[in-house]
Amino acid sequence: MEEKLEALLAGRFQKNLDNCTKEELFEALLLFTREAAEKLPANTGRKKLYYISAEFLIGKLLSNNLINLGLYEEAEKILKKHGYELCEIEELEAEPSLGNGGLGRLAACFLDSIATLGLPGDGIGLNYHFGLFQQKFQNHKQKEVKNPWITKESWLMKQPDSFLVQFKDFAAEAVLYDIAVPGYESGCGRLHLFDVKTVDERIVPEDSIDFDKEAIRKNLTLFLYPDDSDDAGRKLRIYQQYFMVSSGAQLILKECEQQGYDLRKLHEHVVIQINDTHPSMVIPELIRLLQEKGFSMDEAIDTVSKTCAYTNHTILAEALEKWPLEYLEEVVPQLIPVIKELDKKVRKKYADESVYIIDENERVHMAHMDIHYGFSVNGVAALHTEILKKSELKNFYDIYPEKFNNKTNGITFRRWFLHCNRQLSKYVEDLIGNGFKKNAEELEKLLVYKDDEKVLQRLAEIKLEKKLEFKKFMEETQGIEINENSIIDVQVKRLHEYKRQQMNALYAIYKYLDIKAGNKPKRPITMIFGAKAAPAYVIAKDIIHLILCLQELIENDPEVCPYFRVLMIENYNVSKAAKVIPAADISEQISLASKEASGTGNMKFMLNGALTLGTEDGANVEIRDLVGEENIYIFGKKPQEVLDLYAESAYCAKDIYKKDSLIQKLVDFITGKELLAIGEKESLSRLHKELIGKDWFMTLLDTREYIRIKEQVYADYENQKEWNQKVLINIAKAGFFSSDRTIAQYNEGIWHLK
Ligand code: CR6
Repeated sequence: MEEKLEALLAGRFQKNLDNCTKEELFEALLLFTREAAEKLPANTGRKKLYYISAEFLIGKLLSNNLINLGLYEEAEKILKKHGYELCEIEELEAEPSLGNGGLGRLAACFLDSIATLGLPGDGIGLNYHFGLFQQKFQNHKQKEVKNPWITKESWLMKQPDSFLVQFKDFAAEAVLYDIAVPGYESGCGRLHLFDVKTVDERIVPEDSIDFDKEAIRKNLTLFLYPDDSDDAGRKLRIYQQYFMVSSGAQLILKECEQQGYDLRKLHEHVVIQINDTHPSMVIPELIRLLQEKGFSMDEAIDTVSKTCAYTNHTILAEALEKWPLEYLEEVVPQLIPVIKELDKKVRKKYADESVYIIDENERVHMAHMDIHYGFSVNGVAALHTEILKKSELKNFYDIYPEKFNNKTNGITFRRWFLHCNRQLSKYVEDLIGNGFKKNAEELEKLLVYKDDEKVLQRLAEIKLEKKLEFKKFMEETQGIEINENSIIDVQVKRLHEYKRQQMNALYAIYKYLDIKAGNKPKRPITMIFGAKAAPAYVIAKDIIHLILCLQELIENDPEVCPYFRVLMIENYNVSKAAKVIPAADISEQISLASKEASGTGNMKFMLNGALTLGTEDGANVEIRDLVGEENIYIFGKKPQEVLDLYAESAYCAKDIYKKDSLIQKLVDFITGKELLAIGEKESLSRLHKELIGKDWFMTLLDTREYIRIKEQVYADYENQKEWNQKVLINIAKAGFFSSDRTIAQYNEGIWHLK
């Protein structure tokens, strides 16, 4: 490796390992690693999976790929010899933020596991030139800035393939870039990213994400789907989606034909996993393409129905896509006859209007199309799948009970353990050997050390080391000095009312007032938030404003600041997640029960030795079942209670506010003089009004219990022996949440790849 790096540096820059710049070294490492991955044998078989997704939140790849290729240690050694740290060099990589949050990150973890398990499977997505916006804080508010990630040398490898995608009023040429996905000590898969041949990045000004929506039509892959709050934005999303599925479908058929397979047996050679409804148009598009190849409509429908499987990731109504037929007509008129035929067949068979594809308002329900014309429907955690079957999709479950199944989400342990926590994973290896790297459930072997004081002590030391690393990072990036001896209590995830960052903020107000009243906590507490809000999501941005105002208030209050702080990480993304999660003591998973389909952050925290403080929601339920009630903190109303409250429209925030003087005090603090002196009245009042007048995600319902249990968690932390025992049990039981297990189950139950 050393020789190759030297050759690359000499060839490109006329430099060597002792006189190159860090940037040059990074580029040499990238080229070396990219080539090593590209050379790996592709996983092959008679049947291949295509995981189609509008998002692949892959994050930085250098270290991850070095680990999977088994080259990390060697690279580290060579760099050290020449005076560099690999962890410093990896900082130079631009982060590909080709996703919004959990759904996109899940797709990236899945690709890693598919390659690792040796399964023939590729991802299909879009090559956005600007990933999810960069977040900057300005006047205690979120400002969005464009986020380019494609540098001269990147992981993208241009492919010869190109396809024509026809829209009503123009055609776009789709060119293909691949990113090699090396499995961990295994073969290789590919992420295929389609791009519009000519993209003009200049239409987006510096330091902004504003652009002319007409111009972007010709520049479809410029952005990860932008705001969908107005018509132009929504239509743009249809353009992007069709561009993705049409070029994807053409690629799939081409690969099949190249292999000499009979397209009439497509389902024996291909399985397409539709990741949420963004790629759902692949169903009518494939039907259309097969008709062009001589299939009758019925034959094409039959073949496609045996090939496509759908994953549902949410029960939030606003996230279930329903496109006005009129929009589709304006963008992709060629799909209309197919969609109408699909709907007609449904209407012929079923009287129940709720399962129609086209509703009475002429809107096309993408999920309905997936369920009728796919062979599998899965939820992403046990509770979520039960809710789909019993309420959200009950009418479909009654028709097709055999299609419904659960695949609880998972995370790749390469990134979220081996890489982000080398200290802990090395120590675990010392204790139980390296079998857990290939079979994560072997982590259970740790349980024999449950009463070993030395082991528990070492776990605490490693946590402190990770806190110190995080402290250094926050000093360097935001100039904030964290107290490494404080309890670190973390809520990092996208900002959404259902995730209830606002409830955590109400706790912060409670604690602030309590300290002002003279009750100092036994040990300092650091509350950390990290979250991006969708640019058009006003209340979410108000919540960020509230948190940043609280941060300012407390940082400037010498009575409170030594004991309690609220800090917000700027531009929370995958690489920042990898830094904060290993430093956390407490993992906040406090969504309104029933609303978080699964969550995957919860799994990352558990694996890195943080205890969950959460509601009975998503995968929290499965974490509890694995670790036992005594090793997790669960609170709040139960999923069924919440569903009933919605069904009966029985929740009234104002009643709680009026009856409970503590809640009233906390909510009113939002518009009290302290915060108004820092923040903006309009934003804080709007949030205040929302919490009392609407509170759609029932914050006030659980606030009291939340405060009580959080106090309990902090008190329990003082019994360090018991705390560390709980930590050990959480790590030991985290093996179930390896995405290798999830993917093995997808394969067993849905894909049947050899
Ligand atoms: N927002 C769910 O809300 C789940 C991921 C991945 C989400 C989250 O609970 O863990 O998908 N849903 O399954 C959607 O994006 C629609 C998410 O990331």
